[in-house]
Formats: sequence, structure tokens, C-alpha cells
Amino acid sequence: MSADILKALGLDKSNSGSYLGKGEWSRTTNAGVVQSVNPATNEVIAEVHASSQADYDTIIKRAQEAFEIWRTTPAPRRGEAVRLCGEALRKHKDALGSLVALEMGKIKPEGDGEVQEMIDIADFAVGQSRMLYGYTMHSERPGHRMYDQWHPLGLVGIISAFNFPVAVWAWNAFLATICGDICIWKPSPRTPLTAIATMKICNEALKDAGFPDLFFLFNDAGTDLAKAFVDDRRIPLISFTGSTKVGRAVGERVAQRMGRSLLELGGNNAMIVDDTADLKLALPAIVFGAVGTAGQRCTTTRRLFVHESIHDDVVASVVKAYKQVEGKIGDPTDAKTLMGPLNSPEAVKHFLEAIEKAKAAGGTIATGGTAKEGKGNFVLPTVVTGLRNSDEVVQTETFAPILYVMKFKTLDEAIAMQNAVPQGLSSAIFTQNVKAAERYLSAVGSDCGIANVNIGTSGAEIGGAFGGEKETGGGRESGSDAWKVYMRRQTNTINYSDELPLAQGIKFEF
Ligand code: UN1
Repeated sequence: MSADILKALGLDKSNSGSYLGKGEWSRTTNAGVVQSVNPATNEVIAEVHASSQADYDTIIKRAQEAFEIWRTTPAPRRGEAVRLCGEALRKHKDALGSLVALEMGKIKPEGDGEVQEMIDIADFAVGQSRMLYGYTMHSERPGHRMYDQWHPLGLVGIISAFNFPVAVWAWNAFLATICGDICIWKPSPRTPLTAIATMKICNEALKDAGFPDLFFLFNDAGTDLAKAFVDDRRIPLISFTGSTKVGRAVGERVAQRMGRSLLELGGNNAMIVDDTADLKLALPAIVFGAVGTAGQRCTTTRRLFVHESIHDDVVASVVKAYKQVEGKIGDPTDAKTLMGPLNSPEAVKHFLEAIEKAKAAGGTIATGGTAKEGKGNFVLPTVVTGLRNSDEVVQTETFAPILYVMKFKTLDEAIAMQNAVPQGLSSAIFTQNVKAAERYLSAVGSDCGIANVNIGTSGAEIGGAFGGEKETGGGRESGSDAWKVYMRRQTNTINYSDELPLAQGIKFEF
């Protein structure tokens, strides 16, 4: 099975390292290895050679050379490069989706869905390549014109996480590419194969079209190269997706050198279900949001606030649905599976620790709460009731399918609890009360980067800006005007008059 997937994507010893540009893969064999492990069995799928300092230096040098060409290439022509990548991804969607399922552990439709998000952002970026608009402002001085324009930024570093091993790269890389930047990718050490496969697909699609090298890749066996990457002044933007702990360090280091960082960190996403909610909509949204990707999305629903009048009924319905999911936990590449494994044995450990903390704090395990016996990192989807929002375990993002259900009396109380966590990524309310919905979306409502009505917390479309506030890091990727972070803004004023009116009306006598 795994051999077939690797074969379909052309992965073999000839491309098991860094991508150095010019069609060349590194030959380094003495910088350690990064293992790709199947989370459903904990068997090694393949080993990838980590990159040396020399590989990294080659990448930076070639990326700088490529930028010289790319920054003067017209943006619509840059869009053509991304269009070719999107076409190639369409052709390889099935195989790459399977590799995502195999290596990351999400189920096959989610793996395919992730590749679809890459295709969607490619389409979006192609259109955006003709719309890198700046404003024209009216100057306060006669005979002057003032406007702003957007120039390419330079090299963009992308550090992605295991849970969306390919889509997050595409959200960044395809926008950065139409903006005139050159991307260097350091993928999660847990998903090196999907990164190599993506690199291969995209670079082969670009090979004969006469473009410079647009995408580079390196792997790090430890953290030394990654740290050098974050500190590298030749890289004006580092886009980092991952934990708040690591993201904070990345943000501080990049700020130290006055670079720009785009941070997509943890979420602790809540859903509010009020007493008018249409439960036909709310229940599948809860289950999808909390159990989807085995609770390993940044946007996973982790807290559920239910109006006290319907709390017990909602919990009973959710538990019933979870029991059905329990029977369909297994190999993520099998079409019948609804929930795959966690990505690593450490994740199972964190899941079990959180369950112990929840119990110690007085929580009741309504369903789940244990790991499955046998090979692989399987756990049961879990519902915990009876905790307070202020309990430490509820305040913490545990990357696993644990849902904390709590009661509320008034909407303001529910909104206050929802917002009373360090993170601020995604949020949702289920209500049929227009006043409640509008209040939730108003300035006194949800404090998150994403706030939805009658739609769950996960499954954000690429067309909107994706990201969140507070400890989620403040970055925005993907749709809306997120492209601006990959460019530098310049304000230009042109005087076409015969006078030189000085600012503040100052006059120099000569
Ligand atoms: C993430 O978990 O890092 O909204 C991103 C969603 C996906 C993106 C999740 N479109 O669930």
C-alpha cells in the first residue's frame, strides 16, 4: 500500500533530501535523517536525508538569484506559474491525498480535501495576480499625485506543521509567488514525504515554462538549521504554523532582527448552542468540529457551551454520535474509516494526561477517555462534562479529540466564557435568534479571528483571511487581502507643479 503511493508520486532515493533548485536534490547523507512514520502502525515508511549547512547555503544563494528575475516578472505572468502548479495538483490529487492520509494519519477524504485546498488557493492566487491593488490618495498639495504600490518582499520562509502538511505551504507559497517572492520551506519533521512530493509536483510542472526556481525545501534533523533560518536576515518574512510555545520563540527571534513574522498558532475554539438552535445543524457541526482530523486541527472545536435548558439532551445526542464514530476508527487510508490515529505516541500521552487532569478537576467522562489497545496511536473521541471554563485543562489546547461541554444561562455569560482563554482563533454560535447572532458578531461578541453563525469552528474556506488573535499569533493567511503580508508597501508622491510646497507651510528663504 505505502509502496504504491510512493511510487505513484515518483518518490525514491533520488529525491530523498532537500530541493536545491535547478532540478537538483541534495546528495547529503551525513546530516542525519528525518523518519516518516505511519501513525496507524508506528512503522517507518521511509527515511529522508536531513540538510547540511552547505545545502542551506546553496538554497539561499539560488533563491536570491531567482528573486532578481522574479521580482521584475509581471505579476500576471507570475500567476501563470501558480496556474501550472494548480493544474499539476489536480492531476496528482488522489495520490497526494493518499500520502497525506498515510503519513499524517487524517482520513482519505480529509487528505484529498487538503489537496483541494491547495488547488483552490492556486486558483485564487492566479486571479489575485491581476489584482495587487494599491490606493490612490488625494494629495493636500496642488499639482501632486500620491499613491501606494506593492513591491515583492524577497525570500519567504515557510515553517509548516504536521496537521496540514501541504495546504498550509500552498496558502503561503502560492500567494507569495504571485507577489514576486521566492519560497523556502521547512516542513514538519513528522511529514517529510508529503513535502517532497509537493515540491516534486510543483517544480516538475514549472520545469519547461522558463521560470526561475520558485520553491525550495530543506529538512532539519534537529533544530539548528531551523533556528538559523528564523534568524536569517536575508529572509524578510517567516511564516510559522505550529504551537504557541514555539511560535512565541519564532516571533521573538524574528522581531529581534526586525523581520516580519506571520504566526498561525494554537486555538481553543468554542461553539455556543443557545436554546433556539436548530440541533439538526448543530449536532453534525459539533461532531465534525471536535472529531474531524482526530481533533488535530487548529480550528477543532474544543469547548462547547450549551444553554442549561438543553444541555443534558445535547450531551446525550453527542455521546450517541460518538459511539457510532468509535466503531469506525482505524486505518485512515481505508474508505470506511471516520477517524484515524493521532499523529504520534507523544500525542496519545498528552491526550491521556489531559484526561487525568480533567478527572482530577472534577470532570465526568461522558464517553471515550482511553487509548485503544494495539498498534498505532488510536484514542477514543472524548466528551467531558462538569468542568469550569477556568480549569487549567480547559484553558489549554490539547491536540486530540477532547470536547469539554459546559452550561450557560445568558448569552453574555457564554460569550464571556468563550473569550476567557489565551487563544483566539475560531468560534461559532448556533442560534435562530437574530439579535443573539448579531450580538455575537459585534464588537462586544466573539474576540476570535473567525466567528461563524450556524456553521462550526473548523472547515474554513480559503477565500477568507485565516488566523486569530491573542496567543493564536495575529497572522492572517489565505484569502481576503492576506496577500499584503508577502509584499512591501511603498507610498509615492509625485510633484508635477512648478512649485515646491513644503509640508506644514514652512518657507525657507534663500
Ligand atoms: C489548521 O488546522 O492548521 O478550517 C488549519 C479548517 C481548515 C484549516 C485548518 N481549512 O479546518
